[in-house]
Order: sequence, then structure tokens, then C-alpha cells
Amino acid sequence: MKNATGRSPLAEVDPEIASLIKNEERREAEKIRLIASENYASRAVLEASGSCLTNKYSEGYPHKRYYEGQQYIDEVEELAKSRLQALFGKPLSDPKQLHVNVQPYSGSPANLAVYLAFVKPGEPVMGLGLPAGGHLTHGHTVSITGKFFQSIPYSVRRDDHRIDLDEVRKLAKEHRPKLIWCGTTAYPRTLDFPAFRSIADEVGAILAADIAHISGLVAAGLHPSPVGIADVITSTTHKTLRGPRGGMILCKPEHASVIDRAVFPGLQGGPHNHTTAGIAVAAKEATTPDFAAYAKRIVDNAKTLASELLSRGFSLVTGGTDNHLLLVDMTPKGIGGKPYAQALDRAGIVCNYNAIPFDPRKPMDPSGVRIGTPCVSSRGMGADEMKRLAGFMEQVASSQAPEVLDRIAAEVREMCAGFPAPGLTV
Ligand code: DSN
Repeated sequence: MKNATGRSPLAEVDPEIASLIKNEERREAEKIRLIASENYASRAVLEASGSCLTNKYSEGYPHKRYYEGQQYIDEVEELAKSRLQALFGKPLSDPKQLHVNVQPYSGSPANLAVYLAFVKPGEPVMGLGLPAGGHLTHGHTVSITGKFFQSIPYSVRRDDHRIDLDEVRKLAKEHRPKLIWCGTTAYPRTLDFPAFRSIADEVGAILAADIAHISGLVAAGLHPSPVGIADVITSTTHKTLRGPRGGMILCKPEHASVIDRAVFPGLQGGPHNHTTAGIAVAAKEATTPDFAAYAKRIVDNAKTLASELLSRGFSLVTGGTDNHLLLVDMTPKGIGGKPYAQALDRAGIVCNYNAIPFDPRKPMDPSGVRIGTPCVSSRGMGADEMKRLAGFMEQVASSQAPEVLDRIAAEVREMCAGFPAPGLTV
């Protein structure tokens, strides 16, 4: 038989890349990953998103494509959509009224599609400023969304660091934005979607909820849902929702066609069908008791970690958390967020340095770190491990001596060994 090319395993074809992947797998297994936007996709999600579906082009939408051969792809996309509709449509009397688009390549393209659907270049838009916990794509000056549109950022209050709804209303009345974003990347508190709805109604704006960070909590009923409140909802699919790297848009039926046209052909070509399949699997997994227990652990673990850190003299923005993340102001500990994050990494605990609201320091050397509990909760860690973790974090804040960090890293490895991570083979 003739040898077919392209049928050999990765380790044979490209040992360099195979070994880098293996190393990353080991890193993910041996470290406590606290980056609030990361997670462990399940083995089933990884299988679907690493499948032959990557080979197929499918511009268009199910049963309205520009290429033939869509017999199975159409079914994959329809399953992804109907599962997300059932998962997120619960607040509606008829969940089928929730329109779903699973084609955005990720969260930023999903958000850009919302601009394309509803706003013309130069028109005013409002979002939470990046320094206050908002996302780049909510109108930050360095993003296309701050360059092509007139961006009016709102902020959090100086005293309690919670979103200042009085300021949102005042700015909205003054600038009459076409679009108001309600969504965050570094905000530890519950979002008040009905309050944003009433402000958007007062000024005739489209209300867009970006639930990228919290969509897994929304799916599990652990954060209020914007469905039935916001006109349009965007999310990544890989954070708390625990799917593959991807994006989705949910919207009211009256916005379905403008949203679909904005995604394709407005912004993108062919959807990433392998990702769509992974999203479908994640949406199925999100209906299981396992997922409900994992989502509850996320919130419980964040609260335990918050109280343990507070009792050890750490300062938390807003004083605590309602969701999956904590923003820690390192000022009282006398160390900047960046050197602290670097020391934690050597100690086997991975997070990101992050600005705190009204940060007196520069963005590349800010006062805080952002930590989140999705990864540790996916591994099944609970209150005992959070207490131990707070102890490690306290020790690293007190000493960044290499021998201290290396000793903690060994303890972290030992602790992680008891909690195998979903999706990994080590
Ligand atoms: N990079 C994501 C985060 O870490 O929050 C947002 O896009």
C-alpha cells in the first residue's frame, strides 16, 4: 500500500512542537492557575475542537451556505445554537425567542460585530473604562472601538469602587450614546443589568451586555442573567463557560438579522467549525450536575479566598467578591502587582498583574493582581485548598527569596497532584 502523507503523529512529524505542548500540559497540571479568564476545557471539548471539522469551509449560516458539503456542519452549528438557546434562554417564556450566533472567532470580534450592527463611525458609545475594570473593546482609546467611535467611558465610585450608575446616567443624558456596554474584565461584583436597561431606555440606546467572564455563572444561575433585559449579549466561550476558544452573540429576535449580517459577511469569512463543535459540547456539559457543582465551587472558593486574604492583611478592591474574581491591591503589602505576580509564578501560582481603580502607578507596573477561581474549581479544589493557597500568597508577599519561592512551588506541585485537571493527560 502506498504511504499516505499526513498520517503520522505529531511527535514524529514535529517533535519540537510536540514537546512544547507536553511542557505546557505539565505546567498546567503542576501550577495553581489563577488567571480569572482561563480554565481547563474538558477532554470532550478538546477532542471536538481538535477534529477534522477544521478542514471545512462554511461561509453563511445553516442551510444557506456558499459551499457544498455541509451535511454534518449544518447539524453541528444547529446543535450548538439550540443548546445555547436552551441554556441561556431560561428567563424567557419561550427560549426559542433567544437568537444565537456562534460564529464570532472570539470575544473581541463578537463585540466588534455589535458595533457594526448598531453604530456608525463617529457616533457616541459608552462602556466601563479599562482602568476601572472594563474591556479594551468597550471603547478604549488604543482599540479600534475607541478610534472609530466617540467613546465616553464611565467609571467606578472613588469610595467603594463599585460601578457609578449615577455617573452612567449623567453621561448618557449628556452624550446620548447609540450603544451602552455593561460588562467587565476585572470587576468582582454583580452587574445590575436592569439599572443599565433603564438608563439605556431613557436615552434610546442599545444595551449590550458583555458576559465573557461570567457566562458560566449565568448559565448555572449564579449571576443574574441579562437575557430578556439587554438587547444583545456577547461572550467568549472559554472562560467560566469552559468551552473552546471562541465567541457567541445572543440577542432579541428583532436584532437577529442585523447581528448575523454583521458577523458574516460584515466581519468574518468562514466560521471555525471545529470551535463550533467544541461550543456545542461545552453547552451540553453545562447542563450537567457536575457543571452546576463546579460553578458553585467557583463562587464559594472566591469568597473563601477573599476572607482568608483579608484576614492576612491583604486589601481587596470593593472589599470582597460576588463572582469568580478578586482584585487585590498590593499597596499595604509594600510590593507592586508586577513583581508580586512574577514571584507568585516562580512559586507555582499563576495570575496577572492588574491596575486597580484610580491606580497611582503605571499600567505596566500597577498596584494590583487579578486572581480568579475557575481553574482551581474545575480541578475540584475547595475551602481547604483555598486556605492553603492564601497562606502561600501571604508567604510570597512577605518574601520573594528564591529558596522560599521554590519551596512553595514544591508544595504547590504536591497539592496539585491530588486534583487532576480536566482535559489533561498528566
Ligand atoms: N483577556 C481577557 C481577560 O483576561 O480578561 C479579556 O479579553
